[in-house]
Amino acid sequence: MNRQDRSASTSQELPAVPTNAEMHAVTLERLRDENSRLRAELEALRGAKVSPTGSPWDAAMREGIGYASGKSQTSAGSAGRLLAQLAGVSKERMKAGAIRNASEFDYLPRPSSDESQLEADFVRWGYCLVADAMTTAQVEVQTERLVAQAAAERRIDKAIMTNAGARGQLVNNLVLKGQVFRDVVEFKANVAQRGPLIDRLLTKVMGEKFGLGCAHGAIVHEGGGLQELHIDQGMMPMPYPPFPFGSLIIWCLSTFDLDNGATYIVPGSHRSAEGTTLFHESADLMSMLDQEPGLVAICAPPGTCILTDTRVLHCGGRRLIPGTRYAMRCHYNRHFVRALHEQSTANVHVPADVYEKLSPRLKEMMGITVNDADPVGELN
Ligand SMILES: O=C(O)CCC(=O)C(=O)O
Ligand SMILES: [Fe+2]
Repeated sequence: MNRQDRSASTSQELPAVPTNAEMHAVTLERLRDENSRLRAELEALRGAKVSPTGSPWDAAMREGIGYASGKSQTSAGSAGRLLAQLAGVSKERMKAGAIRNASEFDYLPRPSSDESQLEADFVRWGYCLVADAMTTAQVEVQTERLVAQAAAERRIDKAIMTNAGARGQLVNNLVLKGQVFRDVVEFKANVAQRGPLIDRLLTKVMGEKFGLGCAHGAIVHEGGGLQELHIDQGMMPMPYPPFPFGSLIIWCLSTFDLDNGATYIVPGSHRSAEGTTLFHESADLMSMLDQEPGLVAICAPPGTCILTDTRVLHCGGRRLIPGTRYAMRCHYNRHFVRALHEQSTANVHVPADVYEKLSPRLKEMMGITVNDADPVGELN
């Protein structure tokens, strides 16, 4: 009995309706099938419940709170254990002459002022180079002030000399040491013409209201500057999410390259094309170094600003020729991350006369929007 149902949106033939006896047989068959499927399922569940090993939840609950990094029962794994595989490697490769200038690879980032190119470089290689971020005159202002500050600290015996034989000097806490430095930290165009562009890029990397991790001057003489390979979010418990926690930026006040002393970097070591962080428990960091381009020295003229993803493998490189290389390094973090090492002390020792000079944004970046000797709020 085939009829056409005109009200249906498809005007196909309706299916044939079976007789009563046929219908019973089909229904019975279907119910038997369902019954035996449900019995099997029930059996499986009963089995799981009485299994001597218990469910994964039982095991996790018995273990209690603790993430067992191998060093500590009470903290999750940090990057340190993984980075240990790279101890001494930057020195070995440098001594063996195995580090090449990044400029030898035409696909690696070059200084650029094209914002979309910079963004693409940052995504692909974990760093980008902002060309002429400071004009020559702006570089001079910073260098002069940094040299004077460094000399003053040596004079009063407060200098932080780095590398054996005083082949480097670190000038910490620049935010407390001069308006020209504070303006750089805040990306102001009067001290760094492409500061606002850098601010925009960093906001994309870390989100709004990102904070200041630290800001210091790095002075490197012949034979100084070398560090162990590391990532700049090593203090963060692993596993890492598919985004960086921060960004270290380096204002080049001198030429950066293999001879002059430059940041050594493993381009592309920060993430996969799909977005996952490559730095994880089973990562073979050594093989990243052995693939092209491997470990290279960033090349940039004075005035360039290097922006890095905190997940990319890198380190300070040794200056191989006479003379001195100047740079300012500023580390920024997502807003919920605390300041790093020297910055955290800078934050709790801001003299009242300096505090007055800090802009609202800088106070927010440093996490010190309140710095009052008098009690505040409820405590008043
Ligand atoms: O100075 C450099 O080239 C790199 C410095 C660095 O990696 C750091 O301070 O975390
Ligand atoms: Fe670093």
